Amino acid sequence: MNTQQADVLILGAGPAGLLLSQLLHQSGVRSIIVERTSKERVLSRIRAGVLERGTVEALHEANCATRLEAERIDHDGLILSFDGDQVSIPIHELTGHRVTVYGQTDITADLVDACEAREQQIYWNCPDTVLSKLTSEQPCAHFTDPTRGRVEIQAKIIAGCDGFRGVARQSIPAHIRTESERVYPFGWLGVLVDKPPVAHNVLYANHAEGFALASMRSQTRSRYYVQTSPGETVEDWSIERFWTTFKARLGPLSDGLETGEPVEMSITPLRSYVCDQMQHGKLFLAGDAAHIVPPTGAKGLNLAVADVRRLARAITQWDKGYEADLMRYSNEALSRVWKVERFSWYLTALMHQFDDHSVFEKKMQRAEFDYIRASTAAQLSIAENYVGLDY
Ligand code: FAS
Ligand code: PHB
Repeated sequence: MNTQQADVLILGAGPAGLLLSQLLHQSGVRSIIVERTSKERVLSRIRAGVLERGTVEALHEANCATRLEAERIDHDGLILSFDGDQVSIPIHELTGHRVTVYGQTDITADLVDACEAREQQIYWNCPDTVLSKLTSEQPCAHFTDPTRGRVEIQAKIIAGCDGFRGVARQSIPAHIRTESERVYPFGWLGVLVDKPPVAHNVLYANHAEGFALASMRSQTRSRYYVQTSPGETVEDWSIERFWTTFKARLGPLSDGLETGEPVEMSITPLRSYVCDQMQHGKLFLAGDAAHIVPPTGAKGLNLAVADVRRLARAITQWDKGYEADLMRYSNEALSRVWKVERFSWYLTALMHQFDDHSVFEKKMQRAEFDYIRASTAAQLSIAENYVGLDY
C-alpha cells in the first residue's frame, strides 16, 4: 500500500475540482486530486457555455483567464420567444452586468494546463475510491492507481467534487442526507456545429411543439438544443430531423440559419436536485456532487464555481487557524443554491411544453410571458438572476 498525506484531497477533476485546486494553490494550500476517468475523457466533455460575472472573476482569481480574455464573447441581453412573439431582455442596461460566452470545455482545458504547469498531483483513471473516517481528524481515501497499485491518502480535509454520480455524497450517511429532486418529463438534444450562430444573443424559444435554444461557442461555432420526449435517445434523432425541428420551433427567428453536420450530438436528461447537507465531518461537497439544475438557466457550471469560491476561501481561512467559515460552509452555500434552483426551475417551467399541462396551465405560461414582455420589473428579476446573484 502506497500511503500519502495531504492537507486537502479533492475527488474529481471536473471544473469544480480543478478550480478548487487552483484557487487553493494561489493561497498556498496544497491538494491532491483523484479522478475516476482519463484526462482525455475529462477534456472531451462538451457542456456549459454561458458564464456569470462571478465565474469570470473566479477564473481571473485563479490566474486562468488569458485565453478567456482573448476569446470571450460578451452578451448584453437574452431573447425569449413564445409562439413567435419575442422579448429581448437588456440584461446589461438593467443590471450593469453582462454574461460571457466561453465553453466549459475550454475552461477545463485552461485549468488542466495550469495544473500541469505547476505540477499539481492528479491521480487519473482511479474509479474505485472509498472514503472513510470522515468524522475523524484524519479522513482517508483508498483507491487503486493503474501504475502504483493500492493507494491510501490521509488528508485533513476532503472536497467532494465528483459530480452527481460520484461517491462523495453517498459517503454521507443516508439518515443524515435530506435530498430533494424533480425529474422533468423531457430531455435536451444538444448539437455542436461549425456554423455561425443564428442569433447574436442566447435565444430561448417556447413553441407549441416544444422548446429550442440557440447559443454559441464562437462566431463560427454554434450550440443548439431542442426539447426531446421522455425515453428518446440520440439514436432516435438524425441531424436532418434536428434541423427541421429547430427551424420550426424558432420560426422566423431561424431566418439565416446555416445548418451542417454536427461536431457533437447528445441528449441530456433534466432534473433539479439538492442534497441539503454539503458537509459531513471533514468532507465538503461542491458542484454537481451536491446539486443539479436543469440547464435552462445556464447555471450548472456557474453554481459549481460559486460553491468552489466559497469553499476555497473557507479552507484558506482554516489553514490560517480560523475555522468558522468552514463550519458555516454548507448553510451559506445552500442559501444561494436554493435561489439558483428556483430560477432554473422557473425558466424551465416557463419555456417548455409539458404533455400533462391543462389549458389553464398553458394559459398561465402565456400570461407569464406577456407579463414579462410588458414589465421592466419582471425583466429585471430575470436579468439579475441570469447575470448571477451576489455571493
Ligand atoms: P462534473 O460532473 O463536471 O465533474 C465531476 C468529475 O468527477 C468528473 O470528471 C468525473 O469523472 C469525476 N468523478 C466521478 N465519480 C468519481 C469518483 N468516484 N472518483 C473520482 N472522480 C470521480 N451546465 C450549464 O450551465 N449549461 C449546460 O448547457 C450544461 N450542459 C450539460 C450537459 C451534460 C451532459 C451534463 C452532464 C451537464 C451539463 N451542465 C450544463 C452542467 C455541468 O456543466 C455541470 O454543472 C458541471 O460540469 C459541474 O462541474 P463539477 O461539479 O465539476 O461536476
Ligand atoms: C450553452 O451555450 O450551452 C447554453 C446556453 C444557455 C443555456 C444552456 C446552455 O441556458
